[in-house]
Amino acid sequence: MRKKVDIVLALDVLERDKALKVANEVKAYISHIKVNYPIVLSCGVKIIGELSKIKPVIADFKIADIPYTSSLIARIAFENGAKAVIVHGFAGRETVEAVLDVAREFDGEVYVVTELTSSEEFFREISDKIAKMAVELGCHGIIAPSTRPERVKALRRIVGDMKILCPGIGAQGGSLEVVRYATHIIVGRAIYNSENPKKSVEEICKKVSQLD
Ligand code: NUP
Repeated sequence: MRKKVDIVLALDVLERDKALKVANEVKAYISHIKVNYPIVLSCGVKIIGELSKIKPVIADFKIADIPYTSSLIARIAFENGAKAVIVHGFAGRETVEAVLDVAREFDGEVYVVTELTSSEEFFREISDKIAKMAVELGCHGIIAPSTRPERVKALRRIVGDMKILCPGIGAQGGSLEVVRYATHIIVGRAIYNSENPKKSVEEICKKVSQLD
């Protein structure tokens, strides 16, 4: 059983001021800030650099394009200060390799989505294969669903010591039990939509410590 899990703040807010305010309020409790399309499309890519001054940033662009285009997306993320990018495993080995090549230039990390928290319909048949590919290629972590803890347990057996980042805690009803298999939990709305983000993240930390 894991003794410690890190919390990644998923900052899917649209206003720069709110983003910086929430991130500063909870920075003592989180290991990373995760940005996604909503904040980058509304605030601009420079928000990655601004947030990086608070905590290392994971760019969750779920890159899923041809290798060349994927490498351009990854390069923009790293050039703007991201420490890690998230790529969709279903895009295939060539795409993941192209993103890894860029990440190496920046000493950055690559996390591979195995299956989405919201649906296992199409992922059921491929997520184990994606996890094996992530190991073979030397990726740094996988994204696995806290909404299906039994899948996180199974994926942990495939990926060995690799990082596992689990979204879905809070608003999506995922289970905190995944801290037994995960290195990181990713939490968004349960923190940034709270009237008291600091208190909400403290409560999550408390619940996690009670599980150990
Ligand atoms: O399978 C995934 N599920 C998921 O929610 C993969 C993800 N990357 N995410 C992201 O995690 C999602 O895009 C959002 O940025 C965050 C979860 O936010 P919330 O549901 O805690 O608000």
